[in-house]
Amino acid sequence: MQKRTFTMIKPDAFSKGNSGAILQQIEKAGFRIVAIKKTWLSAEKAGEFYAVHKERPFYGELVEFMSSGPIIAAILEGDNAVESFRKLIGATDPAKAAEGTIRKLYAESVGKNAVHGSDSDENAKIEGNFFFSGLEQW
Ligand code: FUP
Repeated sequence: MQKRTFTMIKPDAFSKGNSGAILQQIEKAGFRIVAIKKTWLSAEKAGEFYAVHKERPFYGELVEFMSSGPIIAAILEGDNAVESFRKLIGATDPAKAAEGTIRKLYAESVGKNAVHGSDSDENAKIEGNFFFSGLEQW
């Protein structure tokens, strides 16, 4: 188990002005922000990030949405980071997300689901390195 995970505040949450509240909830849950930036993905970059979903029917829509506006990308540190952060954000579908989770509070739908959280230690490292360079310690 590694200490770090990777997150994005997606265009839906960013455009509604929910970034501050979401970051506050993340910090209150005990995560430390290791690296953070606001950026805006091109369709090409969003497609690259979600390349594992290329064959899925929702891929085109996902790429379009993720490149539709600014996002915040961040690397977080905390105990058992990947698993405990997934718990904090809740299920992919906000209708199925537990009470009090970030997606329950801020997500609109399965696609526009407010935040991303890496699903494995390996992917956290790949995703973190996609946005930030020079972070040797994972
Ligand atoms: P998660 O790991 O919870 O972000 O969810 P997945 O890896 O299953 O899906 C990755 C992204 O694809 C989700 F953030 C939203 C999007 N998605 C859809 O748009 N439609 C779907 O039916 C499933 C996922």
